[in-house]
Amino acid sequence: MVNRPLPQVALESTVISHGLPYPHNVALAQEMEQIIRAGGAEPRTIGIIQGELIAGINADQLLQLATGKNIRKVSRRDLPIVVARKQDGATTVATTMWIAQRFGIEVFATGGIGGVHRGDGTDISADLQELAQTPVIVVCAGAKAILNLPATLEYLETHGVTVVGWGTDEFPAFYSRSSGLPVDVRCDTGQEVAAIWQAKRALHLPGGLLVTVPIPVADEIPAHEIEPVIEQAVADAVAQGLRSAQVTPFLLTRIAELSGDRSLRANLVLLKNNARVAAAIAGALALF
Ligand code: PSU
Ligand code: MN
Repeated sequence: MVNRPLPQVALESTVISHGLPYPHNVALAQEMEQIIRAGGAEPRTIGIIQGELIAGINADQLLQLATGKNIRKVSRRDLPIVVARKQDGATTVATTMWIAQRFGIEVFATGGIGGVHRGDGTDISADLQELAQTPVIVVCAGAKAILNLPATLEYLETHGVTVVGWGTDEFPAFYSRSSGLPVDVRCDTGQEVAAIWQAKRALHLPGGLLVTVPIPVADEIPAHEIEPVIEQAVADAVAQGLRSAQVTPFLLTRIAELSGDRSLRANLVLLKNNARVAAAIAGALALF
């Protein structure tokens, strides 16, 4: 019998350093790893420690990224800086994809991707360009409605990124299961996702695949309930004149402050659900 290597699933660290409060961030990171192991795959949480790119941080490194004071949020443009200066860094979806691909990892689970912002439509997350360039399957709960979701989907279409709905025909909006916007294809099994991925690779089409998974029903926050909170958070960001990499972490923190435990719980639930789906996809891919 041939010993096949375990399927692998990458995890990001910006959600740990800048997306969730301590100690929820540490517990969540550990639970996601356990869920992936239970699903028959190997978790590889990605981060940067003293300038070294790591796929599979240990417990000490997790604590450092979860509690450290000056952990830089590292998008693609920041990579050479943290490496040259031997700094610690939390990786966004963009950087996690790029590092995962360097380590030969094809599947990555996260919460929400960045996108085109509301208001300032020139603020477009590097996550979208990374999806256009880097061959990794990103499993997420769609994107937070802090973003302009129609513009985000248009951008993905322009750049040739296929968007899959996991058990749904609609693009999920993170806290809410639906956005009223269609995905390109619905898949109900890991095998279906694996087949699309293999076809894309066989065609030599560059870039990743976005698999969007609706938050489990019991923890959904209906759009009409979360929308006023988002509007308030976006207005506060504008009032403070925030720009560039500061905007998303500010909005995430502000929404958590304004909506309390319910949004935190929803966030944790969907992250764990996405870890489970990612392990299933990685397992299907390994058998393909
Ligand atoms: N959206 C969330 N939670 C997050 C992020 C986005 O609901 O933690 C993080 C991810 O790491 C994502 C990054 O890649 O924010 C996007 O930041 P920006 O918009 O600055 O590209
Ligand atoms: Mn931005």
